[in-house]
Amino acid sequence: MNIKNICITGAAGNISYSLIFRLLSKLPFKNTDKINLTLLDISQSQKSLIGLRYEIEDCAFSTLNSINVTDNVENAFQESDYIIMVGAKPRSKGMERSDLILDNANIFKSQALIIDRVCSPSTKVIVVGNPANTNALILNYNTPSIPNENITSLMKLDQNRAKSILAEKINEHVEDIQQMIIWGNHSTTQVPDLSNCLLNAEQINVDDTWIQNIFIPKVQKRGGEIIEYRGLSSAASAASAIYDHINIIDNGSNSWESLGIMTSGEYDIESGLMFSLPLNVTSEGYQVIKDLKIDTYIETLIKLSEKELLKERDIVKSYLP
Ligand code: NAX
Repeated sequence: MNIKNICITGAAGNISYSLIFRLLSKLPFKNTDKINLTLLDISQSQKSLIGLRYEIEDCAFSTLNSINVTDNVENAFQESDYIIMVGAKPRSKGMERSDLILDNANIFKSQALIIDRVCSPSTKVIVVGNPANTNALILNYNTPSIPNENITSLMKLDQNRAKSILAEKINEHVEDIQQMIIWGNHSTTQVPDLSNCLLNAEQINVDDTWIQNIFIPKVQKRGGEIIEYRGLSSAASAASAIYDHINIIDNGSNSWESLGIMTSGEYDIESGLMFSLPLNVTSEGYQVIKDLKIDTYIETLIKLSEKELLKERDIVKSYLP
């Protein structure tokens, strides 16, 4: 029997409440019969985690081998095959974005040092907690024993949103749309780019006015729109995107994917940023899709997202050895 060890941080939060049940209903990991699930959250959330554990047990999932709830980071991370880092401090009223970035930098640096100490180099880490790309950058710099390729940040929610908005516009099915790209940061500067999109292998043509005035801003601001209507940030759709992200890196994908990865000069983007790029992903790893033609409008937007990430990197520079 094949069993994987999966740790989820921020397990008492909203996204995890959807994610855990989705994962256990149908495991996205290849050749895996069951998982040992470790749920990590801060001390104040332990009571709620026990309630969550009872609910999970009450589902009698055949995919669950064992479950452990804890606030001990070291025990949680040890022997993990995957660590899904959802746990992060939310922005409180009146808080500056730079303070939010620094609070989370503290969390991610301390957890990175533990990952580096107790995890094997094959551990895969997916960063969800915001600012996801900069948290992933801190993690990457502080885990020299884990290969860069094993640390990715979640951009799949943005890609799913972009596909879905395009599918509605052209009145087609999402699964028939291929090669949607998201460039940059998981923020309102992200760049959804449909210039290479195919519908059943044929180029899609939509007018530039719709792309520039409706499509791009709608995808960029979708997270805020959800908060406005629900009064809460995206949770089930984020969980679904995490599921897709795991599926892609564990099994590979037939389509182009966009994940936040460490840059090394591709498309003239500064090296050493966690940036969403178009990728071919197999179960062995990923490769950046090269030599795509980028029009000047998209290129200008990519530069803005790069600028934002450079600014975030500057704010956390004391956390990057
Ligand atoms: P919640 O506030 O419901 O849950 C966060 C959980 O993290 C809480 O239970 C909290 O106690 C825990 N936590 C805080 N510090 C911790 C630490 N040091 N160790 C372990 N756990 C810790 O937020 P939720 O709605 O679940 O969102 C989680 C994160 O995902 C947020 O940062 C959110 O902004 C981010 N998102 C990222 C997305 C992406 O595409 N990358 C999309 C969805 C979401 O906005």
